[in-house]
Amino acid sequence: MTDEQIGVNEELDKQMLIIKSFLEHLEYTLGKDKYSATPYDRFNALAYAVRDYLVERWLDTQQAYYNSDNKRVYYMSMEFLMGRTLSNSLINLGIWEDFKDAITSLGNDFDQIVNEEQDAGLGNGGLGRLAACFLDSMATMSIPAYGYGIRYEYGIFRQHIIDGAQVEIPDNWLRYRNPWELDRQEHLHTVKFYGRVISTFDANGKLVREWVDTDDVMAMAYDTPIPGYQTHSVNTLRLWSAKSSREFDLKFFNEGNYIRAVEKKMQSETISKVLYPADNVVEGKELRFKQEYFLASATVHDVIYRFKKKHQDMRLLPDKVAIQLNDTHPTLAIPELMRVLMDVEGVEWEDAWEITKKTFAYTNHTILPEALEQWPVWFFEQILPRHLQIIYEINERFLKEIRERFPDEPNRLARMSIVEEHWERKIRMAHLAIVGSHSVNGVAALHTEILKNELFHDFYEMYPERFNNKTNGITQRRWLKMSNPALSGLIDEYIGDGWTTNLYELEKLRAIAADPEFIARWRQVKRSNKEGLCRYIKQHNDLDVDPDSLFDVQVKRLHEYKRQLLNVLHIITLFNRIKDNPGAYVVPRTFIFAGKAAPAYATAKLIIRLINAVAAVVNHDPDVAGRIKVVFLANYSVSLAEKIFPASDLSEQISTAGTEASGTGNMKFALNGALTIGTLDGANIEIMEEVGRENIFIFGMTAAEVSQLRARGYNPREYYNGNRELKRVLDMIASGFFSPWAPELFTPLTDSLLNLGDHYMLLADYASYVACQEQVAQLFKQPDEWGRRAILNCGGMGKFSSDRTIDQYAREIWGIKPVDILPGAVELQRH
Ligand code: 4GP
Repeated sequence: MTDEQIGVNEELDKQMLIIKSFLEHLEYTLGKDKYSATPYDRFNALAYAVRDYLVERWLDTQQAYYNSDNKRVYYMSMEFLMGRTLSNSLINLGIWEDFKDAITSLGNDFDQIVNEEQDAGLGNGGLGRLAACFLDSMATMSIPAYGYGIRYEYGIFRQHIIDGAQVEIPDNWLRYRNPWELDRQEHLHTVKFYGRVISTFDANGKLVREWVDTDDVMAMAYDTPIPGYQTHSVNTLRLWSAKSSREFDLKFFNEGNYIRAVEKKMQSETISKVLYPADNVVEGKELRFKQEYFLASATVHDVIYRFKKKHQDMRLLPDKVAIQLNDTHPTLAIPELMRVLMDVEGVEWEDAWEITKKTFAYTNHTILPEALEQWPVWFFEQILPRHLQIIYEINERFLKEIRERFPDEPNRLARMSIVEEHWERKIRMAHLAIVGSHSVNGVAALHTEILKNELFHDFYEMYPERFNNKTNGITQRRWLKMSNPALSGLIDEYIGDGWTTNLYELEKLRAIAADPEFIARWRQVKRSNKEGLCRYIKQHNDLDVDPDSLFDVQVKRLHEYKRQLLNVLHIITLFNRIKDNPGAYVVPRTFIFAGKAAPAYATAKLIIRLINAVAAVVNHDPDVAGRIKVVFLANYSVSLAEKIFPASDLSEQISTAGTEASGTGNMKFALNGALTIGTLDGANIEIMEEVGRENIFIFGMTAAEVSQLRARGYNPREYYNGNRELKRVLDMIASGFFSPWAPELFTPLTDSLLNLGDHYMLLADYASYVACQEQVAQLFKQPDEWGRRAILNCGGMGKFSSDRTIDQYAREIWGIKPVDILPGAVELQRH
C-alpha cells in the first residue's frame, strides 16, 4: 500500500469508529433505532460519542495533576454561562471534520444536529461568560484548574417578546438530560444551616466551638469535562446540586406527617433550583444567601478533601491551593475556611487567618452601589451563627489594625468596618473579601483605578500591595474559530492559524490591511455572515432586512447604565431627519438590539417596550422606505450571540464613562471585524490603545468629566432646552407618539431623564453621540476604507484573549504553572 492509501484507510477506520460509537449510543444508551430517533436523540448520541473521546484525556489529566502535586486553582463562581458544548468540544479536540463527515455519511444534517443542543445558561451576562471563557483558557494552557459552581435546575429565563414586551419563560434545561455531565454520587458533602453554637473546653482546657442542631442539606457533585484546544488536557467544572440528607428524611418522616415530610424534603432541595436572574444588582433574598453558602461550604470541603489526600499540615494549603472569588458572591468561603481550619482541623486563629488570606483572591466586577452585597446580620444569626462569630472576630482584629495605622482618623473605622451599623446591621461582603484575601483585582485598567481611588480607596491606602488589574479577555476559540468559520478560514489562509493559541499573531493582519484583494475577500465574508443573520431575522421577526445596510448592533443585558435608551434617541433623531427631508440620502442602517432585562427591573423592561414601539413605527413608515430598520431579537443567549457578532458592522459600547467595569462583548465584536462606537469606559479605552485612535469612534465625556459635572451639579434640562433635535425626540416619546394606544406609557423614561436627574447623563452625551454617528455614516460610504479599518481592529485584538488574562492571573496572583499531561497515563495503568 502507498502512503496515500494508508492515509485513506486510516481516515476510513476513524470514520467507522465514530459511526459505530454514534449508532451504539443511539441504540444502547438511548434505546432508539433509526425509525424512532428524534433529532434530539441524534444530538445526544453524538454528544455521548464525543464525551467518550474526552474521558480518557480527562482521566489522564486528573491523574497528572495528582502525581505532579502542583498548586491548583479553584475558580469559584455563582455563574458559568457555558452556552453549547458540542461544537466547542469538536473544535477543541480537532475532530470537527471527522465527525461531520462520519455523521453526514449516515444521511444526517450535521449542522441541524448541532443546533439541537440547548444552551447551558447558568449565568446572567458578563460575569458568568467570563468564567466560561476562563475555563477554556485554563484547559488550553494546561493549568490545573477547577471551576466550582451550582447546578441550577433552571438557568437564565427564556425571553419571549409579546406585544413588544418581555415575557419570562422558565428555562428547564435539564428536562431532556444533559449528556455532558457525570454525577458523582460519592462526592457528597453535608452543608449545615441554622442551629446554634455551643462552647465547651476540651481535655487540654482549650475552648472548642460546636455548631449543633443544624438543618443539613447534601451537596452532590456533577462534573463536566472542559477540553483544552489542541492539547491533551481536560479540566473539570464541578457543579453542586442540593439533595436532602438521610438524617433529615428520617427525622421528618418519623414525625408521622408524610406529606409535610415530603414538603420539607423538597424545600431543602430548592437551594439549587434556580439562578437569580439579575445582573449587576443584588437581590437580597434569603434563598440567594443560602445558595451562596451552599457553594462556599461544599467547595471548601472538596478543596480540603483533595488537599488532604497528599498533605497533613494545613499550613501548606496556600502552597497547593489558590481560590479565586468571582465577585463577592462566594465570599462566605472565607469564614467557612476559617471555621473548618479552627473547629474541625484544630488550627489556631493566627495560623488559620494567614492560611486563609494567602489562599483567597477576589475579583470585583462592578462599582454600581446596588450591586454591592450586604447581608443582614439577622440572616447570619439565624442561618450561619458560627460564621457570624468568626466575622465579628475578623472585624474586631481588623478595626484594631486600623486604629493602630490611622490613630487620628476615627471616621475611618465606620467607613471600613465589615459591619455596617446603620439602620439594619449588615455584613459588607466586599470588605470581608478584601480583608480576607491577598489580592483584589479589577477587570480593566480604568476600573481598577476607580477601585483604588474611589470605591475601595481606604483599603487601598491600607493594603496597596493587594490591588492589581487583570483586564478581561475572551476565548478566540469560541468567539472566532467556532462561531465565524468563514472569517477564521480567511485569516488562516493569509497568516496561518497560530492566532488560535496566540492571539497576538493577528498583528500580521496589519501588513495586509490595505491589500485590495484581502479587503474584498474580507467584505465578502462579512456580507455572507450578514445574509445569514438576515435569514434568522426573517425567520424569527418576519422582517426583511437589507444585508447591504450598516448593521448597527447593541447586544447585552438591558441596564440604564449601558444606555440602550441613548441609542434609541439617536434612532428617533434619524427618523425625524428623514421625515423632514424624505428625499435626502441617508446611509441605510439596521439597528439590532438583543438583551434580557431582570424580571423585576421595570425601567429596563420599559426600554425593551420602547425599542419595539419605535421599531413598529420606523419599520412601517413609507417615508422611511426601508432606509432605517429596527430589530429586537428575542432571547439573547450565547448561541444567539455566536450568530450576531460575525454579522455586525458597528459595535455599540456607549455606557456612561466610569460605569462599565470592562465589557467583553466589545472584544467579541472587534475580533469579528466590527468597528466600535463607544465612550472612554471600561476596556474600550484599552481597545482604542490597541487598534489606534483613528480606527475607533469615540464620543462623550470621560470618567473624570462625568465626576466633575456631577460635582458641579448636572442639570439635564439645560441640554434639553439647548438642543432642538433632542427636545423634539423627548417630547415625541413623552407625548405618546410611539404608543398612541397608551400615550403615557413611556413617560417614566422621559421623566427619569428630565425630572429625576438623568443619573447616567444621556442628555449630556447626546450631541456628541449623534455627531459621532454621522462620522460613522460617512465612513460606511467608503466600503473599502471601512473594511481596512475593520481588519485593523481585528489585528489589534491580540491583548484581549482570555489566554493573556489567565496567564497574568496564574503568574501574578496564583503562582501556578502549567502541568504537562502525558497521553496514555491511564491507558498504561490499565494494562
Ligand atoms: C460584569 C461587568 O458589568 C462587565 O463590565 C464585565 O465585563 C463583566 O462583569 C466581566 O468582568 N458584571 C456583572 C455583574 O456581570 O453581575 O456584576
